[in-house]
Amino acid sequence: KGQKPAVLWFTGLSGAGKSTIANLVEKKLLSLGHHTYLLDGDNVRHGLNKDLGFTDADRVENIRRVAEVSKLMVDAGLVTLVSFISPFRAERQMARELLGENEFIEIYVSTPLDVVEKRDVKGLYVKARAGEIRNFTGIDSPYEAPENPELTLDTTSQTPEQLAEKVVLFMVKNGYL
Ligand code: GGZ
Repeated sequence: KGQKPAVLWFTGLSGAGKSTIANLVEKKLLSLGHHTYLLDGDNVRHGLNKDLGFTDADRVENIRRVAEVSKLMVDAGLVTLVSFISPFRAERQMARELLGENEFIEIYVSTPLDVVEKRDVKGLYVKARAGEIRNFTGIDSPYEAPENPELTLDTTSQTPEQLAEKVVLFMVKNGYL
């Protein structure tokens, strides 16, 4: 199937909806006959990056390795989906430069802190507010929102399904699919 492999780089707060949307996008790509791989905390932080925690330095190293692995996957011809908070502008810029402008699609899942905190699907924000988890993004660790993402997905006005469709449409319009 003709495709121009690239990285779909999802960034946003914990609980913003990155992985939910990325999983839906991957399903759509697979049903269109494309070859994909999804990198996320579940398959990276428990293996390759199990030596890393959530200090600034460890997050920088987490994202550096994820960027390098995503480059290998793009070289292997896969549409690669990356779903990490990736809170720092500098490391996302590093990934953009490593992959190349045309192979890096930055997708900002822009769900604001007050909304993810109210949802608190995993109960992590309550723990962070109580001081039981330190260095939690948005609470006592920074999140630097993208300034020029290729796409911004607003989960407060559209469903994950609609937003996933928006990503696929972007790829079609821009000649990736
Ligand atoms: C942020 C944390 C933290 C701290 C554990 N801060 O909702 P989740 O659970 O599944 O997503 C969060 C995930 C973030 O890992 P990333 O690898 O994406 O972060 S980064 O890109 O900044 O390296 C959350 C859980 O791990 N988690 N402690 N202190 N999120």
